[in-house]
Formats: sequence, structure tokens, C-alpha cells
Amino acid sequence: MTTTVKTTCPYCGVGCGVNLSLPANPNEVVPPVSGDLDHPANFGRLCVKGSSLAQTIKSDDRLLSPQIDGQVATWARAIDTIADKISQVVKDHGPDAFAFYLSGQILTEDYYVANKLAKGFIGTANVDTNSRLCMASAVVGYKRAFGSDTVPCNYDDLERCDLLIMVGSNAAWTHPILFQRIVAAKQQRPSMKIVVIDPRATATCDIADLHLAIRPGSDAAIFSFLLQESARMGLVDDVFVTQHTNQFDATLQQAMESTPDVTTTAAFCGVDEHDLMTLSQWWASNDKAVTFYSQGVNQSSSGVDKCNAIINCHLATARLGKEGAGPFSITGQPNAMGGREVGGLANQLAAHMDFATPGALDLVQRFWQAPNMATQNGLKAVDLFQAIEAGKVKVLWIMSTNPMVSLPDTAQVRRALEKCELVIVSDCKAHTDTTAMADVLLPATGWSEKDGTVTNSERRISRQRGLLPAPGDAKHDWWAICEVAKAMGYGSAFDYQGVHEIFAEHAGLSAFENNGTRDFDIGHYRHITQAQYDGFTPTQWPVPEGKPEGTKRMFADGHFFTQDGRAQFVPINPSLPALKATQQWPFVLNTGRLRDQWHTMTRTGDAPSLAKHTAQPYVDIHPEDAQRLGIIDGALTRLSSPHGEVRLKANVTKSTPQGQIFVPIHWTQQFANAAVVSNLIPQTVDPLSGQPESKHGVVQVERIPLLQYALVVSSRPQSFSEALYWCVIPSDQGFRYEVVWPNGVNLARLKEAFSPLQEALCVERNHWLEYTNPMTGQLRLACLAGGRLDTVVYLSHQPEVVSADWLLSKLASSDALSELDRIALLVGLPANVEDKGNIVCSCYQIGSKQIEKAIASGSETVEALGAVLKCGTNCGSCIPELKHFIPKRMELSA
Ligand SMILES: Nc1nc2c(c(=O)[nH]1)N[C@H]1C(S)=C(S)[C@@H](COP(=O)(O)OP(=O)(O)OC[C@H]3O[C@@H](n4cnc5c(=O)[nH]c(N)nc54)[C@H](O)[C@@H]3O)O[C@H]1N2
Ligand SMILES: Nc1nc2c(c(=O)[nH]1)N[C@H]1C(S)=C(S)[C@@H](COP(=O)(O)OP(=O)(O)OC[C@H]3O[C@@H](n4cnc5c(=O)[nH]c(N)nc54)[C@H](O)[C@@H]3O)O[C@H]1N2
Ligand code: SF4
Ligand SMILES: [Mo]
Repeated sequence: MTTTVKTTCPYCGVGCGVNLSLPANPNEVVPPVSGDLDHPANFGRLCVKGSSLAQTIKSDDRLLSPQIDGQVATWARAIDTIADKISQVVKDHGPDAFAFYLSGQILTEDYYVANKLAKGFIGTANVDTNSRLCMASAVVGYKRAFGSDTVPCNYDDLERCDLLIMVGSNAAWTHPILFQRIVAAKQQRPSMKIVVIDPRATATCDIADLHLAIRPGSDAAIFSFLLQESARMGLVDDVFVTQHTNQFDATLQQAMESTPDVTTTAAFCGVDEHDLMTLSQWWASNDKAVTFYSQGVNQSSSGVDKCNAIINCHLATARLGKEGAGPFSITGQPNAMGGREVGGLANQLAAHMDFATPGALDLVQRFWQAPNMATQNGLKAVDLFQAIEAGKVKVLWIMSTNPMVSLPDTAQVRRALEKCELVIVSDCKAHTDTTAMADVLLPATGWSEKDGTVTNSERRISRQRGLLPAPGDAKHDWWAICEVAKAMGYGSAFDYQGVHEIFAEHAGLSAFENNGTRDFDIGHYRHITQAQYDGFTPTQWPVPEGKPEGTKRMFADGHFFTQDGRAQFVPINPSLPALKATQQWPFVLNTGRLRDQWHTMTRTGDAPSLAKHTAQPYVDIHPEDAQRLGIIDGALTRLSSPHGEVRLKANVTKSTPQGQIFVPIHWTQQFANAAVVSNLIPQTVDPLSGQPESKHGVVQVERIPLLQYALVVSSRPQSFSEALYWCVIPSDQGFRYEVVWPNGVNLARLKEAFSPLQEALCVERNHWLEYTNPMTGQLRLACLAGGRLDTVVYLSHQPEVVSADWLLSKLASSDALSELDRIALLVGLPANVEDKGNIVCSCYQIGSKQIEKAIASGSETVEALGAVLKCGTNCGSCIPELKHFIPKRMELSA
């Protein structure tokens, strides 16, 4: 019999409900997960990443025991080492010599105890998190306007609005289930207008009625203009503005000065005047309007101002607190919101109270019975890593984040971690760019093993429920924190009998002396029992005592959490990114996400099917720029900035404008040698939120001449010390690499390096088949061991597209290679197998060549393709890409 639990997807902030089943026999493969029909975020649907979760559960690279200086250690020794060192540095240098660097991917309960230990017991507010890189600007924007970090809207509003403005969001790939809910709403009500504001043409533009490809960073001007247009067109709700807000006149005045007319604004933003007027007209004619914003807004040196420019428009027109209206910051990580709720940022205290909130310090101290309260803000992420490098912070505990990849200026991060006296890393994985820098490694339980709560983008708290046993010595993060607290002598405050007790305490603090003064109140749960916690159903906070059903929408009564209860308009002077392109650094670098990978690939990298959508890192470059630089599609290029260098293959595409390039964020040193894009990004931050401008760098792009491109597949892991570029592509059947060497590869050395090591394996020892085409410079090598294929190397002077699937299937096969196979191997053409091309539909593994063939045979719509190939009929994430295959002529007639 299988056991099934309802849990929550560990990927994006949509927070979909997932059914996870465990087979009766633990040796059997975990069956694919399914969507939870009852969960209000997804009603049973899952995107491709969610659907592939089962593939990621068993990993060969789990961290299974604590390690100290590279040696396996017991938990007891690891805990003592940590507790002793923290106590020592606190004694010698004060509490601020210690810091936590946490993550929006730990659970609320993990976050709560970390925050409590640091801010109440050790006495430092140095508790920051990767959420600083993610939604810190959105938090400050809300707090400036509403007095509290409150997301007013819910997912229904996205379906019910008549105008949806998506700013700096590629939700088709990053919040796919929400995107599909929007697509379905638009299909039902085609009059619904969708505007996408993004410098790039993305998959999200697929449903856009209008795409404003703005100059990077110029967003605030669009909304400053909309504010003054609102006044000009008589859209301002005078009653609401007078009764419920402050600062309107000054804000409008500033908007009129900054963006006086359509011509000035269009020029500033680099868009067409007509398009800007269209947006303005739609804003005027649709009262039900939602602005949905994400990292294109937040990751900016003026991110907070951009958020307030958006919120100003909604306040002026009273378009919030109502069905189908509001400024909706969409969160990225599964529990970014939970971290905000416990106060897990360095400039928060706890439970939506700040250090500066009158009476808050005393309130929290009494509730926690805390002996050593921190009294002021701690260091935000970038400042924290600078303070570590300066030797001020001496012990750092990193939990569930990979700063060696995700923080800007990776070289600085490395210097800081090298300097730090004790770096503790809690992770599920043994090998990441950050675990490589640790002095103490703590093995953490992962998604399918741990229990707790997460909060999604619409304030909905859901349970994550563990089902599988912890592998090896892995322990829950909250447990590790509490054990360190106990070893430091704070036992009674951290002696929880289960995770539900932590949640109950968190709920208790949220309600403590609250009486409606603070938005975050989940007092209903303050006495929650284990059984109630087990049966917890997804609910939107606030859930105060007496209101168990929670709260769908905020601010319906026009009351805000400022001192005087009124919302604040904030005058905005739109600005552009801090760094401008120059002759030396002529390209603007944009960064972001891909459909089928998650962050630093520590989970999605375990699912080979997810690597088929985009196998290698790349740089998008406009055809005219590419031509000018002599760069062809697939060619290796060097990107350099004042901070570092990366080497990536070019993807020549019109989706990025001229002068701008785009690089995905996912590839780390574990998957490629020179693809960490944060190497190039400066540590420029928003002055108010401290959020880095991760969407913006200035770089030089160069062609790298005289290269040899290679595809290597092998039954064994291989290394490429002399390569300019290598990338390993996850596969079930063997090891697949894409490699680029400088010209003049020494063949004899290559063969020696790649030959099977064990004599016993090779009856025909080092039997290399070889084929050269002097005309094209192509060289094909295949090594056989005992008649079976062991390693294949295809070399060429030009980037080649060769399907690796067939080669990998031959590696995995126990049959000896036939004569036909040997010929096919050398010719580079698979015999009797269909080459699918790049996988477009990950659910059914349907590739570009199959799609092209089906279109040529008359399946000329997405529906028709779905009928013959099934592509796009499961999770639907590939529909925008499917549409690109359909020639325009056909689309029109379809
Ligand atoms: N598949 C997948 N989904 C994810 C994640 C993932 O790793 N993979 N991560 C999750 C997380 S943590 C987050 S935070 C979210 C992020 O979700 P998104 O914010 O949707 O994702 P990004 O690709 O980072 O950036 C969105 C867009 O911002 C645009 N942009 C860049 N500069 C500007 C600008 O100046 N103005 C405007 N208007 N747009 C600009 C970029 O071109 C990009 O298309 O995704 C979540 N979902
Ligand atoms: N240039 C550029 N940089 C960016 C961004 C960008 O758009 N451009 N986006 C930024 C944003 S929005 C984000 S959110 C960050 C994300 O960046 P990171 O947070 O650095 O990336 P992740 O890969 O999610 O790292 C999570 C780590 O935690 C581990 N882990 C997973 N679950 C658990 C757990 O339960 N416990 C413990 N202890 N460990 C666990 C994983 O194995 C992994 O190593 O990147 C930021 N950096
Ligand atoms: S949209 Fe996809 S990744 Fe996001 S929570 Fe839902 S299933 Fe997970
Ligand atoms: Mo994020």
C-alpha cells in the first residue's frame, strides 16, 4: 500500500499543493507527484518543475554527515564546535561578530528559531537572507506606502481584473501555474488586457496585448507618467485620497515634473509614444487593474522607488482592497513570505515589527524572555559580506542558500568566506560552490523529509509535510539551530517537542499585545496541537483569534498600518541603473531565469529530463551585435566586466534588444567551468532596501577565435583541465559534456586521458575508432571496451549540433556495437533513430524536430500539435514556445 501526503511544492512562490506518495517497498522508485486538487493555488495543476519532483528526491550527492574541516564528524562535535566558537567570538568581539545568512527556502519554523536565537539570545540582528536579493525592495515599498509589509491582493484578483500590467516578470517561466490561470482567464474573457513591461521579448509576451520593451531600469517613469495621466483624465478617487492617504499633492507635483508629457516619458523609457498612450488609455478605461511585479522591478538600484511609483498609481485611483485590483508583488521563493513574517531580515525585529516600532523591543523581549536583545538593525547581505571580508564578522552560518553563485561580485564573496574564521554551511547537498568554502558542514533534511509551514505570494500559509526518512545523519534545520542554542546555555527557550510548538509560539508572538495594531496576526493558531497542525489546511493570513477562515484581501476598509492609519504617497524621481554602458563596457547585461531550471540547479540538476529544454548556459545576443563582433550562433564568447569574466556560447536572437545581452543565472562551478554570471555583477544596491542591482551589469563581449568544439559522452566522469569551456549535462545513461578547447588539441593526450582505467574492462584495450574529415576539420573518436561503447569524442572547428541522445543510449546498452552502429558513430548520424531535436515539451519529451515535422504534415495549431504529439497537454508550460514554431501565416488563419 502506498502512503500519500498533501504537501507544498518547494519551488516557486505560487505555492502549489502537491500529493507525494511513498511506495510500500522503500526500495521502489518514488512515483511521480500529482497536483493537489483541493489546494487553492493550483487546483490540481503542476508545472514542469513541480511535475518532475519525484526525479529529484533520490540524489547521489546528498550530504549525509556533519563534517569539520573536511573530516566526517558527529553531530555532537559539530554542535559543540559551533557553540564554542560563537560564544568565544561574542565574548571577545561582541555579538555582531556572528551572523546568519538564511534563505526563503527554509521553513517558517526554521526561520523563527534562527531569528530568535540571534536577535534575542546571542544579541545580534545580523540575520539576513537571500530574500535580500529577491524581494527586499518590494518589502520596503509596501512599508513606505502602507506602514506594513502587506500584499493586498490574492490570485483570484489576477483572474478577475480587466487590465493586468506585468512588470519585470517572466511569469510564463517563473510562476507558470499563475500564468496559466491568467491565460485561462483571458481565454474566457478576451477583452481582458495584458501589458508586459520588460526590455526583452519573453515567453510571457505570448499573451500580451501590448509589450513595452523599455530601456533597462526606466520603469518608474512609466508609472510616474500614469500617475499624472490619472490626474489629467480625472481618474483620481478624491474621496479615498482625502480620507485615507497623505502626500498626494507633492507626489503628483513630482510626477508632473519628472514625466511632464508622453514625448519626454517615451524618450526616457525608449518606447513608442503611441504604445505609452495605449497603456494610459487602458489604465483609464479599466478600473479593475492589477500591477504584477517581480525581479525586473526589485533587483534595481532604485527598486523601492519603482515599487512606490506603482503603488502611487493604485492609491490615487483607489485600485486596491477591491476585487481584481491592486499592486501585487509576486514572490519568488516558496517561503520568502514566511521569512518576512518571522522578521528574518536584518532590518526587521520579529513578527512584522521593526527595531524602530515603538514598544516593539520591549514586547518581543518579554515574549521571548530574552536575555540579550539586539537593539538595532543588523547588516544587509552585501554589507554583511563586506564586513566579513573586513574581519568584523568572524562566524557565519549559511543555511539553504548558495551565495558563491547568487550574490553579486563572486570574487568578493570568495574573499569574505576565505577570511571568515568559521563558515558553517547547512545544506542538503555535499557539493555546491558554497559547501566548498565551509569549515563546518551540516547535513540538512530536504523537501520530502521535513515538516513545517510556508507562505505563498498571496499570504497563504500551507504545510510542507515530510514523508521520507532522513538519509544518513541529515537533520532538520530547526533542530540544528535549537541544539546550538542549548549548547550555548539557552536550553529552556529552545526546548521544542516538535515543529508544531515552534509554529504555535510564532503565532503567539504575532498576536501578543497586537489588538489589531499589526497586520500580521495568526493568533488563531497559538495553541495549535500536533493533530491540528497535521490537519492544517491552506489559509491566508491574517488569521486572528476568532477568524479561522483567514483573510482574502487587505485594506478593503481603507485602514493602513501607519501611525495615523493613512497610506502614504511617495514622490518619485525616476532614475536609471547606477552603471551606464561605456566604450570599454559597451553592453548592458541582464540576467534571469529559465523555464526548467531552479536557481543553482541543486535540485533541478538531478532531473535529466529538465536539462533537455536548455542543456547548456548561454548568452543571448542580438543578430546585429553578433554580426558586428563576428559571433555566430553557438560560438564561444568571452564576457568580461570590471569584476570578472565568464565564457558562454552565443544564442543569437532578436528577443534581446541591440546593445543588451541576457544570461541565465543557473549554472555553477558544479555544472560548468566559467558560467557564473554573478562574477560580472557589481555590488551596487538600492540605498533603502539594500537589494543588489542583479539585473544590470556593463560588460564587454568578445569572440574567442581558433577553437575546437567537442561533444564528449562517456560511461565515466571526465575532467577537462585545459578546456576554455566545459559543461556537464545531466543524463541517466552516462556522462555528457560539451567542451571547447583552444585550437591544437593533442589527440594522443586526449585519448590517454579518456581511456578506460581498469584493464579488466577492456578486452580490446584502448580500441579507438577514428575518423577525420579534412575538409571540415571534423574529427570523431570512439573508444570501445569489450566491444561496448565507452567514450565518444566529436571535435569540430565550428559549433555543431549533434544529438547526444543516441550516443548515450548506446553507452547504456549492454549489447556490443554492431557494424552499422560503428559506422553511424563515426559519421555522426544515428542509424534508424529519430533525432528529436531540443526538447520543448518536457512532460512528454517532445523535441523541436518532431514539432516541425508535425507542422509540416498539417498540425498547424497548438491544439492540433497536442492532439498528435501530446505536447503542451499536461502542464502547459511549453505552449508559448510551441506557438513560436507555428509560422505566422498559419497562426493568423488558425
Ligand atoms: N523556472 C524558474 N522559476 C522560478 C525561479 C527559478 O529559478 N526558475 N526562481 C524563483 C524566484 S526565487 C524568483 S525571485 C522568481 C523571479 O521571477 P521573475 O522576476 O519573473 O524572473 P527573472 O527571469 O529573474 O526576471 C524577470 C524579467 O525581468 C526582466 N528585466 C530585467 N531588467 C528589467 C528592467 O529594468 N525593467 C523591467 N520591467 N524588467 C526587467 C528580465 O528581462 C526578465 O525577463 O522566479 C521564481 N520562479
Ligand atoms: N545575477 C543574478 N543573481 C541573482 C538573481 C538574479 O536574477 N540575477 N536572483 C536572486 C534571487 S531572486 C534569488 S532568490 C537567489 C537564489 O539563489 P540561492 O539561494 O543562492 O540559490 P539556491 O540554488 O536556491 O540555493 C539553495 C541552497 O539550499 C540548499 N537547500 C535546499 N533545501 C534546503 C533545506 O531545506 N535546508 C538547507 N539547509 N538547505 C537546503 C540547496 O541544496 C542549495 O544549495 O539568487 C539571487 N541572485
Ligand atoms: S508553479 Fe510550478 S514551480 Fe511554482 S509552485 Fe507551482 S508547481 Fe511548483
Ligand atoms: Mo528570488
